[in-house]
Formats: sequence, structure tokens, C-alpha cells
Amino acid sequence: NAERGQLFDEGNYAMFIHWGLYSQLGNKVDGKTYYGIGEWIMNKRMADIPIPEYKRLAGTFHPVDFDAKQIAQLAKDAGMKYIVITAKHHDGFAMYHSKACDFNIVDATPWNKDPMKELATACREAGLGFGFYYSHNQDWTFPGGGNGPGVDEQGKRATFDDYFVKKCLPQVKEITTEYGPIEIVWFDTPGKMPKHYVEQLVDVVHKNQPHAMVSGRAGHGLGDYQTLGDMEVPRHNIEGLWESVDTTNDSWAYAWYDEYWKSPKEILKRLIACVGRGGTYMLNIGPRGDGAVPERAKETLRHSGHWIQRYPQV
Ligand code: JFZ
Repeated sequence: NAERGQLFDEGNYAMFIHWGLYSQLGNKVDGKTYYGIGEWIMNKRMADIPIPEYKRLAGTFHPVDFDAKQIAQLAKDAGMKYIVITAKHHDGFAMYHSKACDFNIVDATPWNKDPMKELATACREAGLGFGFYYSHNQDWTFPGGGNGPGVDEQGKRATFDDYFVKKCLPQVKEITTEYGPIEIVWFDTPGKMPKHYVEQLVDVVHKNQPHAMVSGRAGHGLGDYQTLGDMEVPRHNIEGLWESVDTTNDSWAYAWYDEYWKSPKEILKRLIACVGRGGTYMLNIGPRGDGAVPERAKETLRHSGHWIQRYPQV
């Protein structure tokens, strides 16, 4: 398909959003702060939160300050061309209305809204592209998921195939059919996921979304472009389509203490280094649990955007 990846190739600058149940904690659990990337808070390496306790967080997730139009406008103001947001991170919580698994933002929270419908619409209205991050291998709360529980609620052994058939594949079908045309499915951390599973996922994306690109982190070299290591900016030109991902501060997801904001100048430097070498720069923001985007992240994006707007588009 000649048009696949067109926006990726021409767009060059995108917004990445890490937002989920973990955003509500902002790296603090029972008064104790854990330092590291916020979306990993439940992991053994961080607060080591038991699954039932983590699942209870959904009961208080009520992001009344989430404003899809404002986020789309922010991306526009920053000079970005599309938005990629976490549909499901390693914690397994779906930030959209999933029929495959009720551990999702509509069925498990008092908020009862699908923010991804709103964001997909807001992006389309603003002339922006839209896409999803989806943790395909790791799922820390679903039986059989990568680094997840090896047994189900009844104590019966669960395999990766159980997780793949019951949750992963159906959810990838959902995100590629229920939100209109999307530009990207950003799979991540494939680990030891066998090739035939990755092939199935890539096929589903390509079949349902003729324009969509699959990220390099799908695994087994089956992605449509190369994703470099986090915050990696290459020193030399690289062949083919590629992308570098970065974040406005240190963590991807919101962390209450994280005020290590990159300056607009530093961001422009990285953006230009990528775009000038033929790549795409995807820059992340981490909205709070209530859905609001931290003020400093907005300032940084708008400020760097002013510089971009001053130059005519070619
Ligand atoms: C992953 C996630 O585990 C993390 O939470 C975040 O979503 C980030 C964008 O991606 O972590 C990675 C994956 C690959 C590399 C670094 C961090 N890498 O190849 O350098």
C-alpha cells in the first residue's frame, strides 16, 4: 500500500501520551514515593502492588479534567501531526471500552466514559492523525500475560496462549475497528513472544487499517519502521523509516515529584536532530490521574511550537 505511513513519513513530529490507572498514583503509594517510570509502579521493581489492590484503583479513577479537545489543540499548537496514546500498558488496564476484558475505563470506573472515542474525534476535527500504544506481550494482571499471573482466579494454570486468544488479539481487533482510521499501533516490549503471535497481530492491523504503521517494537523485525531506544537520537543518518521517542520530563507517566523538564530549546534540538536525519520525533506527556496535563508540559510544548510556526511549511 503506497499510502501506508504517509503521515508518519511526512509528519515527523508527534505527541505520545502515557495515561492510565498508574497516573492516579503519580509514583506515591500509601504515602511512600517510588522513583522511576510511573507506569511501572505496580511492578516488583517499584511498589510491588498486589493485583487485587491495583485493580481497586479503578474504583476511584474519575478523570473529570480530561479534555480531549484541549489535548488535540495542544498538539496542534506544538506543531505536531498526530497523537499516540496508551490503549493498554503493561498493567493490563484498557483505557477504552473493551468488550474482551472488563478491566477497562468504562466498565470498571465510576467515570463511565470512553476517553479514546473523544480523543479520536478531537484529533480528526483538528486535522491530526491518531494512534494507539498497546502492550502486546506484557500484561501484569491477566492470567497468562507476559510477566503476569500464571494462574486464573480459580487457581487454574493459564498459558500465554490463553491470554493471547482471550484478551490480546480481541483487543487489537477492537482498537483497529472501533476508533475510525488510525495511523499507528505502537506495540512495545515484545520480550520472548513467539513470532506466530506477532504475525497475527501485524496482519490484523494491516487488514483493518490500510494506512496504519506498526511500530518497530512489535518484535521479530515485523514492524513497518524502526523505533530507536528511548530518548535515543542518532549521530548519523539511518536507512529507512525510523522514529525516536522522548518525554518532556523524566517519567513517561505522571510522577508527582518529576520536575525535570527539558527546556523548549533542548526539545527543539532533539526534534531537529531527528527530522534533519530523516526521522520522526515522538514526544511524550503524562497527564495526571484527573486527566489534566501538567502546566509545565503545556508551556514547553507551546513554546517550542512557536518556533516551528514561524517557519513556512515545505
Ligand atoms: C517501554 C515501556 O516499558 C515503558 O514503560 C514506556 O512505555 C516506554 C516508552 O517503552 O520501555 C522501553 C522499551 C524499549 C527500550 C527502552 C524502554 N529500548 O529499546 O531502549
